[in-house]
Amino acid sequence: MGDEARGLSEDVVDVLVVGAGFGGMYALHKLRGLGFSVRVLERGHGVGGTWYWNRYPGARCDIESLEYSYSFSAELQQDWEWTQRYPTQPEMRAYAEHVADRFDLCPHITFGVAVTTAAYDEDGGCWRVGTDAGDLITARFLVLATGVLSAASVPQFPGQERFRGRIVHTGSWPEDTEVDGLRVGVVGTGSSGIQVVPHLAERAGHLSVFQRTANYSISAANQPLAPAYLRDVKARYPELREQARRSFTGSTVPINRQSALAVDEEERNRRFEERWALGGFAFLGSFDDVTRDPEANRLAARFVEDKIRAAVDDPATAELLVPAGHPIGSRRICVDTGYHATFNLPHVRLVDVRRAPITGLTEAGLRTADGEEHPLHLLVLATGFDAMTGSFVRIDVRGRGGVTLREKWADGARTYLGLQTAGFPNLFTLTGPGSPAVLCNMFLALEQHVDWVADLLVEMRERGARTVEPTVDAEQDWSGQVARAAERTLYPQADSWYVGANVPGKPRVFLPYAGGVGKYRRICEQVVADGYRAFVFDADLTVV
Ligand code: N01
Repeated sequence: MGDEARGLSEDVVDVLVVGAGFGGMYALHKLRGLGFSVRVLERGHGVGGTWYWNRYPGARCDIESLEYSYSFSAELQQDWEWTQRYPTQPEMRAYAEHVADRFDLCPHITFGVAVTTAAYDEDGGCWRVGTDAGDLITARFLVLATGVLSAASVPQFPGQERFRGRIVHTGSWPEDTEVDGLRVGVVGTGSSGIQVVPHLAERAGHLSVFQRTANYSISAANQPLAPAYLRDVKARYPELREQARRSFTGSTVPINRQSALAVDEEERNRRFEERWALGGFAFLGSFDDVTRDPEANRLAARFVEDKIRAAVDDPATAELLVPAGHPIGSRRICVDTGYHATFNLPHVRLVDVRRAPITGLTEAGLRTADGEEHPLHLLVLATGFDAMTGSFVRIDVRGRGGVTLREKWADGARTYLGLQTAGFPNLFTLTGPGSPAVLCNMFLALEQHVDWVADLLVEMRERGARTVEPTVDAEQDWSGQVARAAERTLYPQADSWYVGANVPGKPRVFLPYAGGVGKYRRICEQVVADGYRAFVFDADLTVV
């Protein structure tokens, strides 16, 4: 991939796509294939989005490579050779670059340019988009493929400016980050922290892990992919992909339809062990009601808690690592390789910053409320993201009447199907709030959204329609459906990024649609079958 920022050869396009991650790349390929002029603007210097930026040691996908990949091209699917069950970040990035080359995407992507503003021109019926490089682009349609876990959440600690060490965030990891032999601290024990800690422990002289909330983590059971298994999957790919699209989670691993309460303890533990050995997210599907019934959930949680106690030598450290106060799965479950056992190493220390919170940074390290100073050369912030809305509202997006998306979503993001929001015609949010996105296999979610948007744009071309947006009523109704789907689970009980609890001041609204990807897909299909029910085209507009 060339690093040069390719100059904008045109400043008027049919579709402007923001972001060259896997959503933006597919949108570019698909829409160009349908005859639309498309330009992609990408702030990074290469394709891959999340997999371009998250270069921290140990970064690895927690969904299986054979499922977490494009399904739109049978040839690509057959040709690309995944090497491991869970792909590493370099492998994901190599895949992105292969796709970009194969489908000749780069000539249509401008790299190294961040979109800063996007204003809807009501008279012109188009979007006027500005960048940090001073470009101005006019587009009829604006597709925000900016990612739902891409706007970093970076705490500011008192005294930070005095700290003489280096501070890095896992979500934009500089490749020249030195670790070997240094005193390293990690703040955050979510998926990123849990992945990076064992790798930092291998290289650091001393590692302090500052934990505020312990999370449930399932062993990945990662392994190289056996050639016979690869052949079998490739032979059955169309059938497997369709099965995943129609499933609850976007995966072919089935949920056991029994209740955890309907079997005796021996059978229950046998099932849990079986799923534990399988590794990863499949554990939550041990029984049908693990994510819905408090008692079933408690039994699953207790099983995982015992695994943690068994992995950690020091009983006090083990108890600190045992999650408390939230149902298993209600915060996004983590998938790890050797995380808990890392705390058996003599140079690794778990610091409880729930008991003694971080009070700030000093010249030499990090200070906690019990007065202790933890000397550090490198502070790693594995502190997560302003999830599902951050990357959209960080752009100054202004719809009808100059209303910003941030203002519109001040009391909680409202969308219709996670795809569009009223008052912002011809604007699409790929895997936006209100879609299942983060609760499933992101590739399937992105492909479904891009295909859906592409069909809509073709429909508009055929109708001669100029603009499209949903009605306010449809949006309210969909927000209600999203809330009700969440209420049928235990998810809303936790303070998690699913509800925006990790970002100070963010309204508490459960953001993803928890009704299952199969059901969501059927709803989207039915909306189309009903003539794009509750979407308003052109002059019919009576909303906002
Ligand atoms: O972020 P997180 P993440 N002081 O929000 C802590 C995806 N992902 O980057 O919980 C002290 O989960 C915070 O503590 P608390 C995946 O969907 C996927 O790890 O607020 N601590 C928490 O422990 C994932 O869920 C992959 O008490 C502070 C941590 O930082 C999502 O991205 C890999 C703090 C943040 O955890 C986000 O994961 C990585 C403070 N001031 C990520 N501020 C894979 O595919 C924050 N924390 C494998």
